[in-house]
Amino acid sequence: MQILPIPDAYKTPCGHPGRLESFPVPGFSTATVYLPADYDANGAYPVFYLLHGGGGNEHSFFSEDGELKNLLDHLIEDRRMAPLIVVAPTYYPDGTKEKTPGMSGIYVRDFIPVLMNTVVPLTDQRYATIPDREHRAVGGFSMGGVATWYALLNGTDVFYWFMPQSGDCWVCGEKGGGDHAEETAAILADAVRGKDFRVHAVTGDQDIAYPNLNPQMLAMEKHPDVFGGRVEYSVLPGGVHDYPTIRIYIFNALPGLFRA
Ligand code: FER
Repeated sequence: MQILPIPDAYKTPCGHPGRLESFPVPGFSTATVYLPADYDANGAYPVFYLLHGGGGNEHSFFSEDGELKNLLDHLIEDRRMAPLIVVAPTYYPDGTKEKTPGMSGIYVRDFIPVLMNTVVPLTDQRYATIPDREHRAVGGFSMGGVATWYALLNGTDVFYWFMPQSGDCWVCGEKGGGDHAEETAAILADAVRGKDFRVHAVTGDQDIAYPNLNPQMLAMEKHPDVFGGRVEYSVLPGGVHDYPTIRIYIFNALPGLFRA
């Protein structure tokens, strides 16, 4: 996929905006929810579960940079993308003090069962979702990307679409996609062999996670029986490790989700 810049108009408020709200997740603060313009409680919407970077929280994607909501509003208004719900929970348990990468790696791993068994059912109860895996995507930035790979390992019954953004798979340890690329790819392949799913991994060649994610993606190409036609990998020349850059990936890749 060619990664195009976000039009300037998409960085400003939309005339026909959606809205943000939240709901409690027991033990994990609240999840931030984006509802599209004209959200209809009797409608049927796909859901994108979006996980913040290390040290962040459920507000990171929507408030620290502010512009994600404008971007979603414009994509939907211009019909580049069908209306969808975005749910942004946090993987840090209430009261978490230590948000180092090492601890975060454990938190994101342990959060995936909470996401699948608590956050997804709460979302399906509260909102007019299409409650099947073909209409659920999970993605995240940095540690949220690490989380997304854990979701792929364990969650293909719940999710079909996976969008790891500038984060590698840590099943072989911290930054294991770089240090243990072949082993990581083999574990992922064994976990999802015979299953149907789609991965769109994105990063930039100046991103601090690139040296960890890129070897993993190259190693995954050696398992075409499992990943062929199911995994797409896009690299933005000059792309760095921050939320504004991640918004570019969301602009480009999110409209391709929920399409056969
Ligand atoms: C990576 C995956 C995640 C990486 C960094 C992170 C440097 C996250 C770090 C953090 O949240 O502090 O491959 O490479």
